[in-house]
Amino acid sequence: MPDTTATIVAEATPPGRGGLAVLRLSGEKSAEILRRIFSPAGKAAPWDSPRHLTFGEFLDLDGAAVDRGLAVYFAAPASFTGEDVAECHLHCSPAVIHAVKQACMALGARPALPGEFSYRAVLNGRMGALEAEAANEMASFETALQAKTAGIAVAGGLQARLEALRERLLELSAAWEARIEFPEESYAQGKMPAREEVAAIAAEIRGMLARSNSSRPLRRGWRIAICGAPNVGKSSLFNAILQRERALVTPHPGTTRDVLEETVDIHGLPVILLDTAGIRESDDPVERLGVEKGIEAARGADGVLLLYSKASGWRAEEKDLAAVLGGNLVGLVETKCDLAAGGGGLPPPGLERLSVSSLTGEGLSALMDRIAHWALGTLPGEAALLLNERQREALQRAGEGLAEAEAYLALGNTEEVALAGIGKASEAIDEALGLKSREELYDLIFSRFCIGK
Ligand SMILES: Nc1nc2c(ncn2[C@@H]2O[C@H](COP(=O)(O)OP(=O)(O)OP(=O)(O)O)[C@@H](O)[C@H]2O)c(=O)[nH]1
Ligand SMILES: [Mg+2]
Repeated sequence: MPDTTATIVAEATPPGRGGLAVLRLSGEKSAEILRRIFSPAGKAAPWDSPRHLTFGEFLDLDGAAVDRGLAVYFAAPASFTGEDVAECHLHCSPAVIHAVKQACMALGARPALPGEFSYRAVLNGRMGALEAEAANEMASFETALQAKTAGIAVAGGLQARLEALRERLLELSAAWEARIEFPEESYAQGKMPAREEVAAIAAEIRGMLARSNSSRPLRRGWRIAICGAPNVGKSSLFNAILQRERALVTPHPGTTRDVLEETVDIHGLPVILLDTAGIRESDDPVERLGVEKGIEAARGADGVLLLYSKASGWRAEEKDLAAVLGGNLVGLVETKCDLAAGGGGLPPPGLERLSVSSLTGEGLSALMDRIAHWALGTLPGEAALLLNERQREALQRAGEGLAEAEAYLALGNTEEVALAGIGKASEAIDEALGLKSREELYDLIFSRFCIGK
């Protein structure tokens, strides 16, 4: 556990090129350090007027000006961490950042550990652990819907649900403990142990886990495999959706061998497109391997786009492929719709198809609509629920505890025995909520954050 008395310093902005870099200090010495490294240009000083940006010069250890910029000071407890905080808005030059940070350290600050600012904010009651966690995860989300869903988590939806579960478990164990303490009273009334309540809480947890499971594509993206016979235009469509020449395209059937994977934002949804080898019988061992990999990728994907070309029509190959891959079809796509219809027939009437041309772009926007519609349709009917690995694992353990309690009660055991399962469930919910001791909390959540967060 990091010591929480030290004043800490770190860049709050990511490394790399940019206009500005923000160096943040938190802790008792923040004001004192700022006084030494910042010389205001006018009469007003940031430490005298908290929450106001002040222009001035940043100084190195020798008192020499290394940059001109803005400084702001927040007095405890009205700051992000709840402690005294100072922020230096510097120009984004590694040399400048280094000089000012070195000066801060020479004056008594130490480099912040990953997530340490957020950790302090939680310890000081400025935000809940789940809120901090959701805000951290938001940084890795790239599409609008992901950010919106993380925003819902930040707003406290998950926290409230977990707190309600915690409350119910507490009530249950309090009632049981009372009955154990005063058995005559309760059994005299002929009351049965609250098996129904245990089952109801367990069902609620199972529901949350299931909802989180079907919301998972929101976090990691929907995997959609582009499949079809050789030469139907899979790689061309892959490139057209990505809007760049990512995959090799040639007139020769059997061009693509490996599975290519790229993420794309479709109407605010994260989609991972997989370009696969054209599926056919082949004597070439390399092509055969490619075909196997392609089929494997399609089976592991959330959905499949099955392509056939207008020029060659719907043939026996396509019929076979539909039988193998049709289970989770996102759509049937007739490619090369700019060409005249060749031989072959039409797909069976039950299968809705979209016509596209990667060459002219015709039908691509309808295909995007179709993909987005399909993806949203896979989400749970209620609002999506984004549990991270840590929360999911804790909820699973809570479910196990309840299952143990249920099993004991079903065997006719007393509540005393079943209480152990309830205790296990409560502990797991506390963990999901981040209600742990200071040292455990840091290891559990904040050590995974980035530095400066
Ligand atoms: N006219 C026309 N030609 C296309 C279209 N899409 C692809 N082609 C052509 O069809 C040929 C095969 O295209 P690819 O995208 O490589 O097909 P593929 O399905 O990836 O082929 P394999 O990787 O060999 O299975 C190329 O010559 C493309 O230029 C289209 O929309 N219209
Ligand atoms: Mg290809």
